[in-house]
Amino acid sequence: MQDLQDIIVSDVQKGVLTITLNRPEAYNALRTNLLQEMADTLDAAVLNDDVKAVLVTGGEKVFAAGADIKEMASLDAVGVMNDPRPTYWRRINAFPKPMVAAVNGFALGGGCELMMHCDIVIAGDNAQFGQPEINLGIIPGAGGTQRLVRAVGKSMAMQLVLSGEFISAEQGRDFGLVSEVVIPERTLERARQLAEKIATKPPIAVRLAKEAILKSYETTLDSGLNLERKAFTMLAATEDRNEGIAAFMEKRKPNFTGK
Ligand code: CO8
Repeated sequence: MQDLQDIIVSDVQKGVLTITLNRPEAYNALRTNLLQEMADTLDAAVLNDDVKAVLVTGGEKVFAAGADIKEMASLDAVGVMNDPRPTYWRRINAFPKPMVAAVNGFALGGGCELMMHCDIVIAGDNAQFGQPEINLGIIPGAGGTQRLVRAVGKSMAMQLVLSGEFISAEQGRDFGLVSEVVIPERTLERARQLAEKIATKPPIAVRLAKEAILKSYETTLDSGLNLERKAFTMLAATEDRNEGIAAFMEKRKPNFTGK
């Protein structure tokens, strides 16, 4: 356990590092310090071979209500231009290992955007998603206009961003923003179960699969398929691929080493 101000970082358990957003007094609003602590934690996790997957949660009641509006209020245009937060978002975005989000309650604005930085989202049936920036005279600033349209399509992205309305967990699942909805008491447990399962898989294959899937957002089908083929070929050179196939043939559990 590390001593941080805005997030709680667990010891690695079963290959999973858990990050809990910890500003209950402000609905886990993502102030600059919180984003910096997250970016630093993820940077360290890239280099830690024990970390196979990361679980991100806001706790039982709320995921995050967005950027810290009180902090944002003091920034003029020059302040926004020199804002270090985009750098932290870029570092979070570049994290190459799988990230699973466990989302209960509000995931709004930057909170919804943080959720969309995660690779898999498990939501409690009390979750609500929204991009209410329009009510503040601004627009999403951490990828919402781009990632949302890729996740839920144009009409729903427009609806959320232009009206500021929230949608429910079930709607989020129907539109592909989350993959499973469970009762709120089970959100963390189910997300952890998934993260732990992924942590048992061959790490290089997991990493390349994540990279290939994310690439599909921003490339043509042809170059995406090309990347997939190269990654597939590269995996033939790994010990874990030989181990996986040998274990199947010998009807035993594979023992992956990350080599
Ligand atoms: N920032 C700061 N404080 C917040 C935030 C926030 N986003 N959300 C809630 N709080 C605080 C409230 O001020 C209040 O504090 P206090 O008790 O000291 O007054 C406390 O949390 C509880 O809030 P409420 O009393 O409002 O609780 P309700 O249950 O009535 O409502 C809501 C909960 C619906 C979550 C409501 O608080 C709300 O609408 N919050 C704001 C949501 C929002 O507009 N989010 C978007 C923010 S802008 C953004 O995210 C842009 C991201 C751009 C990133 C760019 C990076 C470069």
